[in-house]
Amino acid sequence: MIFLKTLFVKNAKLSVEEIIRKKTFISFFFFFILIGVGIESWKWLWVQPLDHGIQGGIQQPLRTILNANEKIFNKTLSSTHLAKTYPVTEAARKVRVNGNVGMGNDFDPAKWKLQVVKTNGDTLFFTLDDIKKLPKTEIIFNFKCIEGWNQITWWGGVKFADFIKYYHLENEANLRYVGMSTPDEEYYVGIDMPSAIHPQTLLCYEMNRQPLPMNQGYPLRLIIPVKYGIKSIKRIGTIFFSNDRPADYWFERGYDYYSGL
Ligand SMILES: Nc1nc2c(c(=O)[nH]1)N[C@H]1C(S)=C(S)[C@@H](COP(=O)(O)O)O[C@H]1N2
Ligand SMILES: [Mo]
Repeated sequence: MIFLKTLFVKNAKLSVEEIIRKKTFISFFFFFILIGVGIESWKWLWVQPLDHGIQGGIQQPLRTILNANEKIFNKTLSSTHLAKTYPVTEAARKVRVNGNVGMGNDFDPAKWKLQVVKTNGDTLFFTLDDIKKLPKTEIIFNFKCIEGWNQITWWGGVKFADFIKYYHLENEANLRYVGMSTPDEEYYVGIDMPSAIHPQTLLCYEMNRQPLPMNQGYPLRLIIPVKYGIKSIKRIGTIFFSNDRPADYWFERGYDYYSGL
């Protein structure tokens, strides 16, 4: 008690030991208050409503911050610049496989057709040959996964923009987004149209000049170098167009909707 009284006495009137004790006390006092504020803030954040009804959504305040980031970066990055490309000699021979959502074994590639839903509700069906007969484009770029790894890889396919032009989907491409999902609809992405029709965005059917391996998305996957890997959906089943943001698997689990680079 005698010690606590010194808290209210001017330093000039105290001994050196008393001043040190006083300062130590004050430091610890604020230290514990700050820890308390930190813990309480976390607790508060934790009980905030999630931004999606699903397990794994993120708290609304965090989503608000992410949305603000998107507003800044979506406008400045991704849809206009070209991703850096590399010589063939730098392309990985052993390409990493990552992510198998929507890649179940119950898939029959022989029965596969790409479904494209038009804005008037009609559905078009494309075989792999329908796609392969368009001009082939290749790209060797640094594929970046949001988990922190990256790899220079070599892909071949048809520019999404060429596909749009050749099959007269211009009306569809006037909408703001394209949605793509696996045949079982387990994995799905939404892409802003400027990034979808970007000259490096491919409906991809080859890797290292070979048909796409099954676990890399055979028969058809997206390769979109201006985005993180989460957007390069493997095993595309359906494509549709919309002015509203299509559902996106990793967005629903807390990642940035645009995920631009
Ligand atoms: N259908 C499907 N596509 C997917 C995924 C997935 O889980 N399922 N994972 C994504 C992620 S996170 C990455 S990094 C890339 C990995 O592509 P790769 O397996 O060819 O390396 O695929 C993307 N496309
Ligand atoms: Mo990824």
